Amino acid sequence: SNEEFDEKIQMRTVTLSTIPESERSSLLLRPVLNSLAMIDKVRPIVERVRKEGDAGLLSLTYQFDRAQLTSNVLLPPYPIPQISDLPIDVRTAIDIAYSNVRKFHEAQAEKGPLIVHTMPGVVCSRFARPIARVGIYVPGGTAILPSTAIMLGVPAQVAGCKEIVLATPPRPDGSISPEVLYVARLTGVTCILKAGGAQAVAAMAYGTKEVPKVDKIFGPGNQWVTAAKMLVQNDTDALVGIDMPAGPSEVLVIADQSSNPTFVASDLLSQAEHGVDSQVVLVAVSLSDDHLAAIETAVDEQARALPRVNIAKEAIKKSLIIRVDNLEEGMRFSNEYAPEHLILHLDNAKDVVDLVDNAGSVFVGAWSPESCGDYASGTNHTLPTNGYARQFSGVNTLSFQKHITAQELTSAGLEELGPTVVKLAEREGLEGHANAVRVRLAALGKKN
Ligand code: HSO
Ligand code: ZN
Repeated sequence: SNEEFDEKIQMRTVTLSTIPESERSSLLLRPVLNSLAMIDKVRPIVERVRKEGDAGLLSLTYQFDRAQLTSNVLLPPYPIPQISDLPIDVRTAIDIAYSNVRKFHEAQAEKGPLIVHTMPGVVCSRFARPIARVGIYVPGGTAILPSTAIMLGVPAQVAGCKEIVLATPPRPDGSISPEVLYVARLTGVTCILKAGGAQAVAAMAYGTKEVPKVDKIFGPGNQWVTAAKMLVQNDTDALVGIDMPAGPSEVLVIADQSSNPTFVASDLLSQAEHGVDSQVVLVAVSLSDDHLAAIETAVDEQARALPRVNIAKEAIKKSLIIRVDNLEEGMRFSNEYAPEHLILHLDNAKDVVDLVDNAGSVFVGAWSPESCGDYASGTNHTLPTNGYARQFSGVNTLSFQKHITAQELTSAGLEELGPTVVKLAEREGLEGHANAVRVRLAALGKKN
């Protein structure tokens, strides 16, 4: 159907061993825009919502989403979508996804406090508490993503957050997609904010008369959303946290001669169709020329059959095939790249998981497409991109909680530990600290 592309839809191929060490780092780069420049662009929008509150938010929603609203906020009970808008089979699919994601995220919740006796009479503990008010951003844009509502709503619900604000851009008629409404009901969302972009982030960060202020903002989004999250995070007036710096979605597939070219191509394309800036990398582990050609042909053929071929094509054109001589070399590259998604199309995929040092989420073997993790297996799809998998975890139940530590000493414990504390306080020249121990030791009849 898309015969208009006479040019083959293909990735650029490089052989890793021929690339000088000094140029290798360029292979790790993603097509991201400079975040500081973006922050300057969103600043006026954020400021406007902060100063004008709901009125500013309403006019920005008209400007960016063409929706003429009388209020940006929708409170429960949310309207139950008509069967014609949300058929039973779609509900069932959402229910199964919800149940699996819930099972996996419930298992992540800590069962009770961590309690450690560090010395006789000295007990230290640590326990988790929910972050009271959270904001979850569900993108609109080229695809509506109710799956993101599941991936953020479920851990918020499981973690016990009291206020869950779900922000999503309204459609031009002012409505919210029935899928997102349905997920909002399932996950106990307490307020839907019909707004998108930097304006939605600003409203949640500072609060308005109508929009509750939140303590932490989660979720993927375009570069405007990401820049706004980074901006408000640094404002002590907002006192708000964010999940992670998010960038365009990406996948790295490692394939050897045992791989199925059709499967490999389908995984590359499921990522490429997300956006023109999606990053798709294939690491080909000592593949024969024929095998690689079969993958490339499958990419071209499958891409042409996709409704989003224009998006996939742009992403594929900017993407890379890295030929390596052995698995070690391939894993070294993958760990340096630190992909959001890592798919192992390898003979011994299960054993290779041990060699993964950096990745957001791993898909093991031929029967584990990324799509399953994107929607319904149970793992979260909000994952670190742009190489941030080196130091960030994907969103999980603990992302919606924080830890508090506590300690309790008995008098015997203080007798034991006190002299150590006094000694260290004296060395720091903090006599007040030393004194807080000394007065107690004195009360116990000890001198120090
Ligand atoms: N692959 C995306 C998540 C997603 N896929 C949502 C489909 N819908 C980023 O992890
Ligand atoms: Zn996806």
